[in-house]
Amino acid sequence: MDRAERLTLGFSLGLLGLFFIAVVYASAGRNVGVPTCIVDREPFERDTLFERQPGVYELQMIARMWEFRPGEIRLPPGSTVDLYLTSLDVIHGFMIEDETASKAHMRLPALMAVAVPRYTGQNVNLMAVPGAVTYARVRFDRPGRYKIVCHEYCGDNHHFMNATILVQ
Ligand SMILES: [Cu+2]
Repeated sequence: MDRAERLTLGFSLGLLGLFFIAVVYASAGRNVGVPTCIVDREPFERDTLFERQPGVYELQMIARMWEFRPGEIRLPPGSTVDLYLTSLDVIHGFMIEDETASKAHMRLPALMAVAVPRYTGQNVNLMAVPGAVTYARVRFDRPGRYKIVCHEYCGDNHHFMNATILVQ
């Protein structure tokens, strides 16, 4: 090993040691905590939907590989939903797709179908981030079957990750 290699190796190991000391100092000396998982705490302890006042619902939803909890939500038409979303593991996507509208567009000739936006009805597009909560208020006036899909690649079974909102 020549001098340049020894210097490089020594510098790299020194830097590693410095970073290690910095991490230990930050966690112990400065009391900097690593964020815990929000799903261990209220209200995400249980994935819940409850009626806060007549017609206004609160939904705590958890995204995880590869499902949304709760997987099926039933609401009466005219419901307003305050949606709080977090993730148990990695970053997931969350989009509400109106299946009724999608099917109507499929009946159009192919060229016209391209010109019509596929996701209509509910303009909800969120990210489920571990350690954070995202929020959206959604109103479901029209009865129908709304599909929630994950649009952020999150692993092997990402394409099976969905849930349903039934408004009836
Ligand atoms: Cu996904």
